[in-house]
Amino acid sequence: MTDSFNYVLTQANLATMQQSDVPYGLVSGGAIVIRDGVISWVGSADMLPKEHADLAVIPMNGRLVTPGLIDCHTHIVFGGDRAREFEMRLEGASYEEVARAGGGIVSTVKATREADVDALIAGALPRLDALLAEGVTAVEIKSGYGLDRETELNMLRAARASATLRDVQIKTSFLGAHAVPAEYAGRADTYIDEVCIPALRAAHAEGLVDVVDGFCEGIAFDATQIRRVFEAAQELGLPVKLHAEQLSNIGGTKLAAEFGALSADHVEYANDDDAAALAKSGTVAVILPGAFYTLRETQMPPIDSFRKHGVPMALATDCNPGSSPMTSLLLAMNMGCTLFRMTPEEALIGVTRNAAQALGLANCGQIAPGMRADLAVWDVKHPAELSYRIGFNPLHKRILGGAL
Ligand code: DI6
Ligand code: FE
Repeated sequence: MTDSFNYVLTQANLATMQQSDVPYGLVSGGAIVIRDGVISWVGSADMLPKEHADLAVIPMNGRLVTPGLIDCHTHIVFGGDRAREFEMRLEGASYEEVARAGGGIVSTVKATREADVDALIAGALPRLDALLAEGVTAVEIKSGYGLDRETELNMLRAARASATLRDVQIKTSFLGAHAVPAEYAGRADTYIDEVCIPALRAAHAEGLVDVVDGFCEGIAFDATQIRRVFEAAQELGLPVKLHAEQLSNIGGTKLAAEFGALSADHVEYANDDDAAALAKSGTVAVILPGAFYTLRETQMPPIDSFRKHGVPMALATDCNPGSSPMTSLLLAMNMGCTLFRMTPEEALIGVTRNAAQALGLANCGQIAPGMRADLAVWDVKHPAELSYRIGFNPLHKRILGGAL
């Protein structure tokens, strides 16, 4: 009988995504030894050490094997939908106008508060399944549509529950500072003190929080307010990340860098100084082309500055009901290339190695000894095909923790 956690994959083209001079860390005619769900050897099949000869061999017939994809920025847990708002925007209203008219994030808050945990899970699973169907093995999920203590916790409970209902790693982000709820209109500081920080402490006490996030923007919170949330995170020993410079530049990226954030996300309006600050703090820039596309933004993220300063770039769906109703990470890769002129190699690094860094996942995102055997097997010849095709899913198989 084949032990599903101890075997050798052979006849594979490997995009190992290890840092090297070889694009994609490619190994053709490669083999991967998996023991107890962990990668124990990787290389050209000709070089396979004899000590692994006893293992079952599973031929990949020349398919491409990559690390399992990682979607490091999603809001897949929420209630309701925003199709009507989509219509309003098509009639000419801007995203900010819709938000200021009580639509936008605040309307999803209403629907999310009306849902219980089971309803939130039931709504999220089809979105999660769509991601997994494209080879995703780890997903970040944010709160941020509750904006009251109980609903923020319920969103995170739903996110944690999803990890028990599907074969996937889930990382949660507390996003209590996503928007000011109607009952605190004009009192953002009071909301931070009375709701956001106490809810964060309660969620942390229940083991629901991996990372603390915020939305630093004119329609949400300024850098001084986010700083207070980050200080509370620091007190709890939690890492931070930030929605920064999506619609304007108000200093979020520099704040994220100052706190050694795992990532600064969106960053369309970040400038060269911001890029330098991210490089210095080792913070990943998470590029979210789905929101740029949906909002028909024209300000492009400073990709060249990120390259010049050596800022690691990740790509994610930002799946959410308003600005990015997108459940395809492959499409995000295509958009990253077509809209922002990222290379297909940058796109694949952005959903593997750099996405793992953005989530603080030290043992994922590369095919290398010691890494979890989270893999995606594709019916393609070259990794550039993953970014090149639009609306086509060439996934053959997904492997999580070595489980076939
Ligand atoms: N930026 C975004 O693009 C999403 N949240 C955020 O902080 C939008 C969320 C929404 O419109 O529901
Ligand atoms: Fe977002």
